Amino acid sequence: MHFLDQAKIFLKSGAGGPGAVSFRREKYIEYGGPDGGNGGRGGDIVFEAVAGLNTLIDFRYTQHFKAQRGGHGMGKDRTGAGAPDLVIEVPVGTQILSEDKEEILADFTEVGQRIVFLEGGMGGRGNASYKTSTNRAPRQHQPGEPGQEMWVWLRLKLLADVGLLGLPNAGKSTFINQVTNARAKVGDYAFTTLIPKLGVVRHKGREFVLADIPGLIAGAAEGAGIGDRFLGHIERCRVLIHLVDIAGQDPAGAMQTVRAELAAYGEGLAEKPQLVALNKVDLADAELVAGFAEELRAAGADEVFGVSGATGEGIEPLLDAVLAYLPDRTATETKGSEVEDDPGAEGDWSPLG
Ligand SMILES: Nc1nc2c(ncn2[C@@H]2O[C@H](COP(=O)(O)OP(=O)(O)OP(=O)(O)O)[C@@H](O)[C@H]2O)c(=O)[nH]1
Ligand SMILES: [Mg+2]
Repeated sequence: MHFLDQAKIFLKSGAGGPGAVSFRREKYIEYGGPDGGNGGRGGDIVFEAVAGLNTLIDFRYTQHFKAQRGGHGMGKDRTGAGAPDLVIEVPVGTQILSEDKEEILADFTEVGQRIVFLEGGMGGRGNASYKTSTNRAPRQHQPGEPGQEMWVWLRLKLLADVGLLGLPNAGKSTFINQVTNARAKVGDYAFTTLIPKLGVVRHKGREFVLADIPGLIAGAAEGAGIGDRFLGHIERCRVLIHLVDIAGQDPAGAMQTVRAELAAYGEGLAEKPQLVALNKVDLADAELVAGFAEELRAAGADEVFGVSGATGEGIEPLLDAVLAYLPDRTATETKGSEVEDDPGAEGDWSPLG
């Protein structure tokens, strides 16, 4: 299963400016000669991979990128101004594919990687450059070279920075719906969520990808419930949010059940930083919350956050704590650059499960 984010965009580099036809005309100077300058260069289309971007969502709103054309050449041998490059910022992990998606044209794997994708056209020659001993008053000049244009696909393979854990019904999907643009299905029965879902959290000027996964039950590692294969989706997370239902039977026991399944799964999941959140605090009074939090700490939780995915209560301090585990500006790490079959409809940008 892959989470893909994709966008189709149009690119056009700037045309070169035309060369000028001009003759020097000054008082007392006869036969001044040609002085038409060359046109300026058109702007390049440049891509740069930057930190701090996690999605291609911005390309849903801006789909056309055209660099400016070069300036006209002018008299007095003045060359036209070169147009600035148009720099398009993309998240690390983005690939540029041909319009038919058959070919990978560029692959951005690290922050700062920069490529000139379409060069701007050269400026045309002005008439001054045609002057020869036999042709002292040339009128030849060139138009600027045209820019290059093409449609391409941008494709980004998303990886979650943060994973949500918990028993079925702990409120994971409600939580991701509260803090991201995801619309995960919520239900008061176990295993409402069958496939992982991603959402992007924007908190205090930062951005990260959160994954909602199916609930874990005792024996998941041996296949109970729907098993634990989906844990692969959170293997590369930097931190996990473990939601414990305050209205559940035995919150501390629930936490230990989930932790035991992580340990059974292996792959370092049990050793990942884990923020324990006592969820659905809207259903309990402060005293009850404090009592359960104490139990969770006694059972091994470092710090316990009281939250409600339904009302949003207590979520801010939890997200603050998450940020502390993320690199200064989170960039989606992407490894591997194979092209997968397109699982979604054309133009569908949303993370697909
Ligand atoms: N009162 C209250 N109810 C909540 C809260 N969060 C979730 N619920 C309810 O708890 C039930 C389960 O919520 P889900 O978000 O589907 O839980 P889940 O952890 O995603 O469950 P699975 O996908 O089955 O693993 C639903 O009936 C929710 O309405 C909360 O903060 N407060
Ligand atoms: Mg769910």
